[in-house]
Amino acid sequence: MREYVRHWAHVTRPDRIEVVSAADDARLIRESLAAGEILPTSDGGYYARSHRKDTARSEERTVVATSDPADKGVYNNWRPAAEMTATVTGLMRGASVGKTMYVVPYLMAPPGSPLARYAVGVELTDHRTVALHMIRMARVGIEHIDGLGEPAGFVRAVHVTGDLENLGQGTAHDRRHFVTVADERTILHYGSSYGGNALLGKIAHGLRQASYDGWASGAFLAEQFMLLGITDRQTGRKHHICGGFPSASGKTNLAMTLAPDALGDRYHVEFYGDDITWLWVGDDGRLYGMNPEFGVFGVAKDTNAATNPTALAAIGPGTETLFTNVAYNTKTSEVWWEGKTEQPPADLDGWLDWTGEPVAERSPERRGDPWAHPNSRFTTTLSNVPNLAADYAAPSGVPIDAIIFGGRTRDREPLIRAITDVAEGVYDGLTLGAEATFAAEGVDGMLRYDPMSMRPFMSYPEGRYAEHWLRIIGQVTEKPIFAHVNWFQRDPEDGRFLWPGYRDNLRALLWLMRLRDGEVRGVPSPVGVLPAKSELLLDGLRIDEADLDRLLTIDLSAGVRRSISARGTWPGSKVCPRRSGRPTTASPLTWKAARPDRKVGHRRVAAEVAARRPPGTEGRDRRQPSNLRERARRAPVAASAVRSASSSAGILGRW
Ligand code: OXD
Ligand code: MN
Repeated sequence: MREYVRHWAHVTRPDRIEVVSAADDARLIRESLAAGEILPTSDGGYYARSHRKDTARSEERTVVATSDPADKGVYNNWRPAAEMTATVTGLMRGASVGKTMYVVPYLMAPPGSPLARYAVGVELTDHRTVALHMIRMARVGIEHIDGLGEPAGFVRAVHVTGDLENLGQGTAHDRRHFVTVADERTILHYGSSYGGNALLGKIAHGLRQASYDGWASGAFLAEQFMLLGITDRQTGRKHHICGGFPSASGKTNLAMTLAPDALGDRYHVEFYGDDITWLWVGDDGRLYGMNPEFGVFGVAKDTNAATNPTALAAIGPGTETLFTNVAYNTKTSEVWWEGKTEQPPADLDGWLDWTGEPVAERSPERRGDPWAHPNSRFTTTLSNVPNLAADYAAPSGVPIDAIIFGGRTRDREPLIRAITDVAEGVYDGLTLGAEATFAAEGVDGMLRYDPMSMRPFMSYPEGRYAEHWLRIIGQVTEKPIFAHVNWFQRDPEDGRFLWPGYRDNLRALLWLMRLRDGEVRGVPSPVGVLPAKSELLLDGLRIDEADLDRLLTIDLSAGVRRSISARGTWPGSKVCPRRSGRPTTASPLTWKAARPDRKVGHRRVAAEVAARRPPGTEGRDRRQPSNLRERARRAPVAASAVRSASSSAGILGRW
C-alpha cells in the first residue's frame, strides 16, 4: 500500500498525505465546516454544493480499459489499458499541488463475507468532501487492509478533482476521464468531485470492477439491484427479493417500502440495500445476496412522507446526513428540494438555490427554475434507515427467493408477470428498458434499453455477461423465481396512473412469493404467469375493477406494433433479421395487431418458438435443457418469441 501511495503522490504532488478512517469523521467535518466546504443544516446534518459544471455521473467520459481487445462490448466504451493509463496519468500529473491526498482504505462488503477479497480497496482522493462521503458509503478504516490475505490484493482507486472550471465539460475538448482498468484492478478518475465520478467504492468498484471480477473469477455477480426482505408474521417465513430498475423507475422507493397499513400487522418489510447487490452460490447450493455498501446515496427530488417515509426518517434529525445541491436557507439552515413539500417555502428570505443564488433575487424568466438540482442527493448511513434488517451485515448474505426487473412503461407491461424459466428470466433482465421522454426528438414513450439496469456499468461484453448469468444461476439448486413488474400503467384516455404505487407495490410482491410457494397458481400467458384477480391481497385498497382488469392483462399486439415502429429509430437499435432470415415483423404475433378479433394462442406461440429453435434441438422440452451451454445457446431463441410481443425487438441482434 505504501508503494501505491508513494507512486501516485509522486504523480499528483499533493502537499500533504493523510490516512483516513471512520473515526476521523468528526474531525474532518469540523475542518470542512471551518473551511466553508460544508454548511450545517437545521437537523444536525450538513450541506455541500458541487461545482455547477459537475453535477452528475458522466457516461460518455467513462471507459473500461483492459489489455485484451476481446473485452470490448457494446456499452462498456472499451479502450486499451496502456493508452488510457498513460493519458490519465498525464492529466493527473501535478494536479493535486496545494491539496491534501486523503488515503481512504475501504471494504465494499460486510466484514467476513466470502467475497471480501474482491471488496477491499484504497481510494486516494484530493477532495475532503469525497472522503466524508466515502465514510458514509463504505466501511472505511485501515483495519480492512490489515486483514488481507494477499497484501497487494486491493483495488487501487485514484481520484483527482482537476480544475473544474476549465475542463471543457460537455464540449469536444472535454478533459474528464473516468477509467476502470479492470484487468489491473485499478480505477483512475480525473475531472469531477461528484457522486459516482468520485466516490470510487460505490460504482467504479462496487459495480464496474466487481462485475468484471465476478466474471473473471466465475464466482459472483455484481448488479445495480435493490434488496429487501418480507416476513410473514403468521407463518414466520421470510423471503428476500432483489432486482434491477432503470433510473426513475422507483428502485429506491421500493427498496425502502413498508407494508400497506391494512397488511402491516401480518407483513413486515425490511431494507437491505437500495442500489447494489452482489450475488453468489452458497455452499448449500442456494443463491445468496448482500449489499456491499454502508450507506445510501439517494436522489432527493420527490422524496417526501408519501413517496418514501423511510428515507425521510433516514435523513432526519440526528442522522448527520450530507446533502448536496439541494436548496439551502442561510438564515434557518433548512434544506429543500422539489417534491419535499407540494409548494416551495412561501417565505423566500434566506433561500439559495443549488447554484448559490438567492431565490428571491431571481429574474422573472428564472422564477420557475428548480431550486434544487434534479440530481441533488442525500448521503446517509444504512444504520439510519428505520427498517434496516437486523442481519443486513451478515457475512453469509441472505438467500434470494426472487429476482425482479421493472421499468417505467405506460401500457406494455402488466402489474407483474412471473417468469419461472431461468433462461427467460435472465433474458427479461437483459432486454430491460424504461420509457424515455424525448418528446423533442419524436421518440416519446420509446424504450431506452438498460440491460439488467447495468448499461452504464457494463465492464465486459454483453454476450459473456448473459453467459455468466446463466452459469451462476444455473448452478443454483433452489432457483429464484423471476418477475417483471410495472407500477406505471396509465389509462389510455386520461393518462392517470392505474395503480396507486408506493406501499401498494408490495401486494404484487406478496403474490409472487405465494406463487413461488405454490399457494396460488396464477394465469399463464405467453409472457409469464399473471395474477388472477382473486389472488392479489387487496385489503384496504380501493381500486376500480376495470383498472384492475387492465393492470392484469397484457396487450401483446400493442407491444409488437410499438417494437416494429421503434426499429431503426432508437439510438443503437438495429433492424434485426432472425436466424431464419425472417424479420420479426413476420411473426405470427403481429397478426393479432392486424386482426384484433383473433386471439394469439399459446399453441401458435409454441409453434413459433419451435420454428426458431436452432437445428438439432427439436423435440426437446425447452424447460429442461440437457445442459447449461445449451440453455445459454437457446435462451434468446426461446425467449425471443415472447419478448417480441412485449417490449424488445431490435435489441435481439446484440445478444
Ligand atoms: C447512480 C447512483 O448513479 O446510484 O446510479 O448514484
Ligand atoms: Mn445507482
